[in-house]
Amino acid sequence: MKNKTHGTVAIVGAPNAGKSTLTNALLGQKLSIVSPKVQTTRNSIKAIIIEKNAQLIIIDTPGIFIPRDDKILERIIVKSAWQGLRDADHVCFVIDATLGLNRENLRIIEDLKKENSKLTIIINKIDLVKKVKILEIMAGLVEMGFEDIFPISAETGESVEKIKNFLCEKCVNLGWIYDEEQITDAPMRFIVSEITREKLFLKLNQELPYSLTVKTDSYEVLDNKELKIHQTIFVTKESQKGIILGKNASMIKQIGQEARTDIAEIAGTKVHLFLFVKVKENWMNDSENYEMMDVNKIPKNK
Ligand SMILES: Nc1nc2c(ncn2[C@@H]2O[C@H](COP(=O)(O)OP(=O)(O)OP(=O)(O)O)[C@@H](O)[C@H]2O)c(=O)[nH]1
Ligand SMILES: [Mg+2]
Repeated sequence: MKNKTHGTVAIVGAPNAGKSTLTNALLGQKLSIVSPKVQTTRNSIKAIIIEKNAQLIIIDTPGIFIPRDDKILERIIVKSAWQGLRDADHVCFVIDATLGLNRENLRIIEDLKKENSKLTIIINKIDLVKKVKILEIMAGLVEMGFEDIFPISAETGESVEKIKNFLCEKCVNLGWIYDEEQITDAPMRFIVSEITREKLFLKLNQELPYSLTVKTDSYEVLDNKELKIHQTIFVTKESQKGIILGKNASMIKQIGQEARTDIAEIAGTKVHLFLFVKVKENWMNDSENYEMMDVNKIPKNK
């Protein structure tokens, strides 16, 4: 029997590259939220995976982009991404194959090289492009000196096992640092807020998903083991509240139902979910909403 080992791997890349989808695929279950919109992930989240003797700690990070100076939320999102990769033993950079080595990806590669000498490159969404396009991206990467390049589809699962085995080989620190059954270190209160936020991202259009946040006010395990959860959705304007409630509260009901189903699946028990919508014009500037980060220490560019 080989010794138990562990290692931390950050999954980084441009917004929408499929980092959270890949994290869930590696874990083999839904943990991190996913949507077709950019900037879905706002905080890094850890997925803990056990593969034979290795404990692989995957950090799913928010997408890296250039935040606008006056947008505190954008600065926080990008800061969380950079922090995620600094905390890791190894970094995987995810490229959306439909975009390839565009300007944004080249810029991120340059920035990553300054932080990290050895990157593993993952070309994702290969189910959406022709083989020749994949070969072209690979050739460009080889020319830039990269050796470990994995074309995959996080959606269909193609080659996900291959990358998992490769990353397990990178787990060289002795021992395990989490319990065997633990899949994340994030508190359930955070995970259930994220699930509701995902449903809002999937249902709402344009800027609205970026104007809201979800806070779990109470998370209670009842005597019969069922969960009773109260959450507040904060928006910045009265008109947004109306959209989220919908006609005869139809929208919020749907969002609540979908979130409840997902929470029940993760928690393995029946869930009673109560959603409220509140207007709080400046929630984005309220440090209380960024439980995991120190807002005052956010530099302007990273
Ligand atoms: N066809 C296809 N779609 C994918 C694949 N991987 C991810 N997607 C889709 O791409 C979109 C973005 O996926 P996410 O996992 O949320 O991307 P992300 O990189 O975490 O995005 P941010 O958190 O916003 O930075 C979603 O609609 C996914 O379903 C893939 O391999 N193939
Ligand atoms: Mg994400």
